Amino acid sequence: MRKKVDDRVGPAKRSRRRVVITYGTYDMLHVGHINLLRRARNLGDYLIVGLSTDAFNTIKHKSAYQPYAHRRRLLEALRFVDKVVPERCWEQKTRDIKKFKASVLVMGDDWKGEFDSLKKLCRVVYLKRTPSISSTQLRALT
Ligand code: C2G
Repeated sequence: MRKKVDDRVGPAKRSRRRVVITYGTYDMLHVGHINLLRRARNLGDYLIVGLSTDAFNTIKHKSAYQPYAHRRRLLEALRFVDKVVPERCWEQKTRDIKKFKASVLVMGDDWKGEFDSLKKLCRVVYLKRTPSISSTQLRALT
């Protein structure tokens, strides 16, 4: 696994990048998240994570234990995450895929089928979810 990609590469190299994008709350980062992110990164050579903001979590009817700033710092510390952007609404995926020229959208298979409409823009891959671990379980231990 190569080191984190240097964002300052020139336009030629940037245009050859195979950008993978994924989205989530990533609360209390755990091995299920790591498995998903590592496999997603291996589908390309540049991984962008759309990280749900605290406000968007409210829309998702989901409350994170950790605030956005902490969840972001944890993701940015992972060498196979190249960029983190705020996820503010469901609809932004289309914009992001075009903006970042993503060739693959990856989500865990608990979302299977939910984003098939985006197959007109890029590959959509649903990866097997890691069993028996979730942020909800971890929160119950705090
Ligand atoms: N995941 C996994 N295995 C687990 C837990 C989570 O593979 N044991 C995956 C999920 O399928 C998702 C990603 O890790 O692809 C992030 O999970 P969450 O933080 O729970 O994200 P979610 O609330 O599903 O938000 O627009 C999409 C949403 O923002 C997804």
